[in-house]
Parts: sequence; structure tokens; C-alpha cells
Amino acid sequence: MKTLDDIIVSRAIIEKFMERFRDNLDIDVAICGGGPAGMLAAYYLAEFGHKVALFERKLSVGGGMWGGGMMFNFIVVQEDAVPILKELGITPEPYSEDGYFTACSIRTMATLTAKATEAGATIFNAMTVEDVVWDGKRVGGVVVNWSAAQVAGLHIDPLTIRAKYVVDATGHDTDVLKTLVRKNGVKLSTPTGNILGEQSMFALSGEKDVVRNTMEVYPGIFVAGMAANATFGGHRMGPIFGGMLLSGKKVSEEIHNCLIKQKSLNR
Ligand code: 48H
Repeated sequence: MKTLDDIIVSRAIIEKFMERFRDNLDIDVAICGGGPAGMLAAYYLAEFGHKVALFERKLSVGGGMWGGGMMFNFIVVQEDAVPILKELGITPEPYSEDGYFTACSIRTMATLTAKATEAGATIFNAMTVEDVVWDGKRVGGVVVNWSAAQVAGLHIDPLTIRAKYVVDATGHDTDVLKTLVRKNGVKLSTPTGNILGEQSMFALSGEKDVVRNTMEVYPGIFVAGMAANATFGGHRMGPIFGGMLLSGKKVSEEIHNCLIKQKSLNR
């Protein structure tokens, strides 16, 4: 290269980003949060051929996976979730105790990120989902803004993404569902109609709960990962990640079935 024009560099970045953003204004699935559950949902939904975008408020996706357990950067997975990791190209190592496997948290998340984007999922990082689109009956998209604008406390209006389905995979906070309930007083499909809040550590129960609690909790919005347990009052489980992976897979399958049904009705 003989010359290097700074303006061409800027133009290339601006054009590519705008193209991508414009292309994702009307999508099949908007995933809120790029932890393991959200990333796995993005991977499978893209593999199914749906148009999926994931919005992550931090600069990097990965959520709580990078830190393993107390920053010891390994995760433990149980036997049920091993096939998922193998499908991604990660072979977890059997631990000396039967049924327990370990994997490097950095390699797992980096691989998952590569696989999800290769499959066709689009990731928007440094963007916060600050609200949902709601017509009084159903959630129909997300309202996004730059996380930096929120951190700076700037009064900047957001932009809107239309989506056939929304997944709250925001982890312990259940951030998006909380906003839906707080602003609109809607009744969820929980025993009280409200967000129940997670219970204390009990890994065995928490891991079962997280898969069972992964579902459409109000028309148009699903919960997955730790957000599912926080919604339905399931237990936390510490740094065992099989449940998060299985939850991400389950939500993708449920939404895939809904989208297939919708598409055949529209034919
Ligand atoms: C955009 C947002 C917003 C928002 C938050 O916490 P996560 O890793 O979530 P999961 O459910 O995939 O995995 C949970 C796991 O990491 C964990 O915490 C476990 C197993 N805990 C057990 C225990 O006992 O403690 O990721 C959620 C992601 C994060 O990256 C957030 O930054 C992001 O969601 N996020 N993104 N808009 N409003 N709120």
C-alpha cells in the first residue's frame, strides 16, 4: 500500500456499521444480553436460518462466563451439556469425579462468539436495551441506546428495532422484563404474575430450574439463562454453566417453532 488515507478508514467503518445497523431494524429475534445463554440462543437461531441480532450493553460479550468461578477462569459443565460444547468444537475435560467436566472459560466464550457470528447472528456491543416496544398486548421489539450515553447520563432519545420475538437473557438483573413490568403493569405467566426473584445457592435445583423456567413469559418475550430463574424464583447455581447452555438451546428451539408456525400461517 503506497498511501494510507485516514478519511477512507473512517468512511469504511461508518459505511459498514450503518449498513449493518440499517439491515437489522426489522428482525426475527432480538436477544438482550450476550452472556452464555444469549450467545447460544443467537448461535442456534442463526443456524436455523432466522434473522437474529444480539444487543450487549458492555464492550465485550460473554457476561459472567469470562470470570469462571471467582475469576479462576475455568467453568464446570455437567454431562448433559457436553454435546453442546462438542458441537461448538470444544472438548471439555472429564474431571476426576464422575459426570463433571471442565473447560477454559476464555476459550469457550471466544469459540461461542466466533460460531454465533459465523452462523450469521449479528452482535451489537456497547448498546443497552433500555425498553421494549409494547402495543398493549404483545412485545414487538426493543428500544436501544448507546451504553455510553446512559453512563454519562445524557438525555438522548433511543432508536427502535422491530422483532417478532425478544429474549431477555440479561442474567441476574432481568433488566428488560423488569422494565416491561414496571412501566406497563403487565401480568407475566409466573404464579404471581410478577418477577419472583432468584433464590440462594442450590446448584442441583438451580440447574434443573433454569431449563424448566426458559419460556415465553408474556406474549412476544422469552426469558433464558439466569434471567429465567430470576423471573420464576429458581435457585442460583454458581459457576456451573451447563444449564445456561441448555437454556440457550431450549429458547432457540421454542422460538424456532413459533417462527415456523407464523411463517406457515402467513403463506
Ligand atoms: C443489553 C444487557 C442489559 C441490557 C444486562 O449474566 P450473564 O452471563 O447471563 P446468562 O444468564 O447468560 O449467564 C449467567 C451466568 O453468567 C451467571 O451469572 C451464573 C451462572 N451465575 C450463577 C450464580 O450463582 O451467580 O450475561 C448477561 C449479559 C451481560 O453481558 C450484561 O452486560 C448484559 O446481559 N445486559 N445487555 N441491554 N439492558 N442488561
